[in-house]
Amino acid sequence: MKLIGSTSSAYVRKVRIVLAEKRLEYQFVQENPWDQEQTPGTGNPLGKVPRLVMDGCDAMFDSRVIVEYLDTLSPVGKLIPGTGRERAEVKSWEALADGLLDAGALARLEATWPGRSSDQRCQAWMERQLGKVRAALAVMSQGLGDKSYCCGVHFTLADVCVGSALGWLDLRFPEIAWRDEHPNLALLFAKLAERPSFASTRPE
Ligand code: GSF
Repeated sequence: MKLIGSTSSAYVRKVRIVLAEKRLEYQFVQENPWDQEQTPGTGNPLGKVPRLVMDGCDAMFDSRVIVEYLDTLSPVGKLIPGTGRERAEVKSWEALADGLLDAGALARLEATWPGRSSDQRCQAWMERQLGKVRAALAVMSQGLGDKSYCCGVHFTLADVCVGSALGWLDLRFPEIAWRDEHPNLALLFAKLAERPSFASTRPE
């Protein structure tokens, strides 16, 4: 298996953490999706990473599809419950963490995408997206409460997604003081950072 992606992408990191937790072998092929030299959409018409490439198959995307597939490959470290409310709960955390990233990425692109001149950048749009980031953090903190992990006593995909999203905020929006506002998220993040799967995939 080959995973195509960049070390700074939190969606890619989510997949790398799952691969490490499941002890699955793979080759990591680095690609910057913003690099104009790359053929847009090779293996993904949307031109995004991550993509998972396997012999004889079309590339698989996006991160949610990939991690769900990977979790079926081995019983080691099951990360997504098979059915019912427990499954919906884990997938809801994933939607929340990915939604935080989607909003954060839109805010960042508005501020930095080189295709826009400074007078084309819209402060109100950035604020709108950053409001979603702050709201998602508040709901994460409330959902976590004083539990050990997002869904209770067991480490699941929910923790992978939340940890990956918080790590990306540190990289791209260090001015967002989420640790001060949500100390329970800070505790969870510190605990997750000790796992080899997180330590070996810190964003660059
Ligand atoms: C999001 C992937 C994504 O936006 C997923 O895989 O879960 N829902 C998808 N990837 C970004 C890289 S990053 O911001 O993490 C990407 O490839 N963007 C390139 C583009 O042209 O939008």
